[in-house]
Amino acid sequence: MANLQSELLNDVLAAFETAPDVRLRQLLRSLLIHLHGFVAEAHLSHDEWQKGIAFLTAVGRACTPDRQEFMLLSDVLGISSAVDVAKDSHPQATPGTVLGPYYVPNSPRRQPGASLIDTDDGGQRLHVTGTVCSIDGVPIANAAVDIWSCASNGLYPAQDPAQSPTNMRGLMGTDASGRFDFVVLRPTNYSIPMDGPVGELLRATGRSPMRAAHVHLIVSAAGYQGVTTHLFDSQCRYLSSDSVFSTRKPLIRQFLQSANGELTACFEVKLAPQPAVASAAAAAAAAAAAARS
Ligand code: MBD
Ligand code: FE
Repeated sequence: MANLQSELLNDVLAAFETAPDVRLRQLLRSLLIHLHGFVAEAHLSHDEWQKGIAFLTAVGRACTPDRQEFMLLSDVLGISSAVDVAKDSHPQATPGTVLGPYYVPNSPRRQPGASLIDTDDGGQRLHVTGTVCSIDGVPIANAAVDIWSCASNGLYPAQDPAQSPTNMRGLMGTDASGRFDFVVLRPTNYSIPMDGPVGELLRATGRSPMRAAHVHLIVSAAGYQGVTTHLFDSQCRYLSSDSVFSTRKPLIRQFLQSANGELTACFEVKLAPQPAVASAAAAAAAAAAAARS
């Protein structure tokens, strides 16, 4: 960095030293060092900076209560996955993957074995049976499993007025043996939404918009670290070129035709214990998870 640039950066960093929150101070310091470094290293022009501002403005304008274009941007840049990877979870625990732009809280409560198909589009059904256990294999009863997935046309209810808003969404608890099971439509490969500024970015860079077929799950249980993850189809051709960089080996399953003609998948979720120094906030979150299940 040239002298003037580093002087400027130092002034900016010093200006934020007044922040009373230590973590906020740390985050801003690191972010500003990288952003100023980027401007210096790239010799960013005024025109490019204006275009960047215009792009981020368009991303913000594309957001609605049902569409999170900033989340999508974070996903296609690999930032969401970087946050997943940065979180030092236990090596034996089920890895976390991106939340994505289509999670809707307050999924309808479903009984064990229930179908989450509220709008049947005639697609193939997939019966997922799973267990939630600790990293050393102890089954966890009353864990909360929150599921969402797309219809056979690759669209989530928020993208498709023909679907019931609760289609392919469900919240269920595990039984005394830590088991859960549900029926969804077989997930399909599909393109992330390309009609917004993130689509423009992918087109400008010649990138594929395809996501590997997946079912989303958030699993939480009192006393354990919850996980936001995906179940992937081993037969999907986009596993190694997922547009949001979220495929992980332990999450890929073979879908098998069972004797009764049903397509099935098994999914075991392993949770790491809550860190010993459980904060009041973590305890409250665990209590909330238990209350929901
Ligand atoms: C999705 O369905 C999704 O799960 C992610 C992470 C990004 C775009 C669309
Ligand atoms: Fe998804």
